[in-house]
Amino acid sequence: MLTTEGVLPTLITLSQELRDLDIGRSVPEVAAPLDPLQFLRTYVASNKPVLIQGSISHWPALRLWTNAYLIKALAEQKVTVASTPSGRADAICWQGGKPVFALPHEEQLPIATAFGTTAEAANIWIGSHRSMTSFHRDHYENIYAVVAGTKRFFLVPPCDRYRMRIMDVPVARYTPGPDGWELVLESPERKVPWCALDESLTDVTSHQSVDAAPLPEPLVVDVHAGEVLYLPSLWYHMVQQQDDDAGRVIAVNWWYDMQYDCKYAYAQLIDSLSRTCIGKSDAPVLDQQ
Ligand SMILES: O=C(O)CCC(=O)C(=O)O
Repeated sequence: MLTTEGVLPTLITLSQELRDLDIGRSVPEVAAPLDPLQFLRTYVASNKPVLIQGSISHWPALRLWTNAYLIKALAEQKVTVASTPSGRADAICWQGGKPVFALPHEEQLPIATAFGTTAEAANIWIGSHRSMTSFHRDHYENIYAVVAGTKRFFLVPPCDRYRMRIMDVPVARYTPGPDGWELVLESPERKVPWCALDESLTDVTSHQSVDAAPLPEPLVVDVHAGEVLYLPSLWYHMVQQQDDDAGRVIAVNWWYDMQYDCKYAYAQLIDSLSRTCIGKSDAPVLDQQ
């Protein structure tokens, strides 16, 4: 019989078996053109990431999007620019000795664009090595194309929910104040569930490392300019960036709503099992910095 104490070892075994039998330990690479049916069957339906080479080499953006070109082409457009003092937006930060979910300060500035598309959303990401994206997951199938610089994705499959230190944290927003940036709590208080793991797989609220054996390593994949990553729905991901020669990283991606099929139902089961076995280690450690 499976007891509450037995749930965690069972989930760890599941992570390891899925890597051995199905996911592997690195992201496979394939060359374009990719047959749509094969892509759907091999990667989307089986919820596996893949790095696609050569599918956007014809994009004029790869050679046209210099700083001078973008400034000229987008001069009349307005874009939401997100700023934080640490380059960490939508991440757990500290405010008044407590962990909060920090939103960036947002301003409408005239340098941007948006694409018409049938996808749920199309995004352009313009940044530099100073910004990073903390671990989270989305209910989207993500087609992610890098135009300049390199993006390093740390990928953790949905079966590893038990190790992600998800906690409910109050939302705060970075706001410029007289003494620099301040994190101002939303009023009335609103909480969001978010991963407390940083890039070294340390829980930022308790300073505990969760990367100890027997937990499997995240899959790490570098997506260079001209490459496309298929990032499956529900996979946890953290993203770091390396600049191109002009000090920029530019990417374009499309989010497609996922199918709420058996994969979603199994992920919900894993979430529930993870919550039963994590107990205290998943709760924020308050009043600590
Ligand atoms: O490019 C990034 O830094 C974040 C991308 C991301 O998290 C996403 O597309 O879901």
